[in-house]
Amino acid sequence: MIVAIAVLDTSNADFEAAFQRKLHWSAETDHAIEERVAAIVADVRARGDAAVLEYTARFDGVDAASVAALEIGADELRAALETITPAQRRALEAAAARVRSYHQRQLEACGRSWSYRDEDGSLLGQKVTPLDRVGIYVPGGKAAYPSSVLMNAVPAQVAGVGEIVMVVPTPRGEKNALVLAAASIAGAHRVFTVGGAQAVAALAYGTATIPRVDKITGPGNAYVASAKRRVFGQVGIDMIAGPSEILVLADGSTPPDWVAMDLFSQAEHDELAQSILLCPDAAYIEAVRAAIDRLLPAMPRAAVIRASLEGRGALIRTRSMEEACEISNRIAPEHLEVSSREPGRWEPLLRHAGAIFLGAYTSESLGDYCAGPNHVLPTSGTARFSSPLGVYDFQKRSSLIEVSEAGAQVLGPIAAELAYGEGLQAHARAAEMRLKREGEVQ
Ligand code: HSO
Ligand code: ZN
Repeated sequence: MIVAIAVLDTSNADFEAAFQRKLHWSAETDHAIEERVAAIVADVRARGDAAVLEYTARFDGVDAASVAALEIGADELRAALETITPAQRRALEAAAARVRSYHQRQLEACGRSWSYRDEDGSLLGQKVTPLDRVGIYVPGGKAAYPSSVLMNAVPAQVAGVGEIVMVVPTPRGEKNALVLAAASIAGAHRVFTVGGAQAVAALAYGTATIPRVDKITGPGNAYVASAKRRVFGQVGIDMIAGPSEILVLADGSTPPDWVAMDLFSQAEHDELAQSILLCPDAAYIEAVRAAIDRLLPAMPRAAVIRASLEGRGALIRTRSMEEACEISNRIAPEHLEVSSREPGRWEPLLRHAGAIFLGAYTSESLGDYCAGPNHVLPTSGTARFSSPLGVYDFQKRSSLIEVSEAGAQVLGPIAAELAYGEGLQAHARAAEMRLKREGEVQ
């Protein structure tokens, strides 16, 4: 059972064309989905709870008497902790503690208000305020990830968000105990078993029962992504995530089986996930290819992994590690493993990646669950301009300005000059009235 993963070589004349084909992925907007979502969002906005109830019955097969009946109370959330195994509970708690302590440091490092006084005694600064209320979307269908509950709710909680409202679909009413337990551990305040575009619309506009939030975060299917795009502006959103990606940059010193399994670990998420190996050593690439063939048959999700590797995967031989770093920067992957004896040598050359995993022992899966940093990361090359989900996504900033009397004398003439230049008399006069000489003549 040979896996037909592409093997490319940067010294081949046709490399660039083959590489571009691999990279090309666009979240093609499916107009049928866009239209259906537009109708659902408008309907929930207009009819509130009644519309939410109807769509939940239609799409999830859950007939409830009211949206209130779809809320999971604090007692039921706590009870979920008792229904999972003690080992599962310990693992969730250990992961939550590490994710919390990482994000606590993030808060200290870049989430605090700051200000200074200039030479005229004026105060200038920035005031950081947590969001009042956020909505966390948790998928409940094909992929229900308790780890994603932690990765969304914990930074919100660390930021000091007033109220965390979680929504999660429960197709046919089947609740996922691990997801509920994670919500309890992570400190979600309210949980509604509602999903899809109807949940996003309810959070964005509010209904009689589901409170309106200020920002919606969390992954979801094409309907959820489309609904998030549609309500953006009414509320904030985190990002629109594409399929997962892993790029392994290897110098040939890591056991090939480890690298093969790391490539599988992203491929098993989705047929459209992308796993790429970059390495200057042809013999090592062959060893990883052989490991893929040998290890795949035993994987329960072999079909998904194969489809992903054959469709979007690639093993790329480069001329050097330096060239591998350049190609990695062009891809700007979500996850980048530097599987090398000298990760510190290559890290300074790496500019674009959602998360960088250094050294042979740092498998991406440790980061997915419990190392501490967030696993909600920019995909599809968006690491060129965006960052992991973090405490800062649950805060906002206000500028602070307190001009002293002396400061007003210095700033007034500058402002007035520019205001006259813009033809804005009132602006100019507001600045001039505060000038001492002008104040005296009045
Ligand atoms: N690698 C995924 C996150 C995840 N993995 C959840 C396992 N569970 C996207 O970054
Ligand atoms: Zn993963």
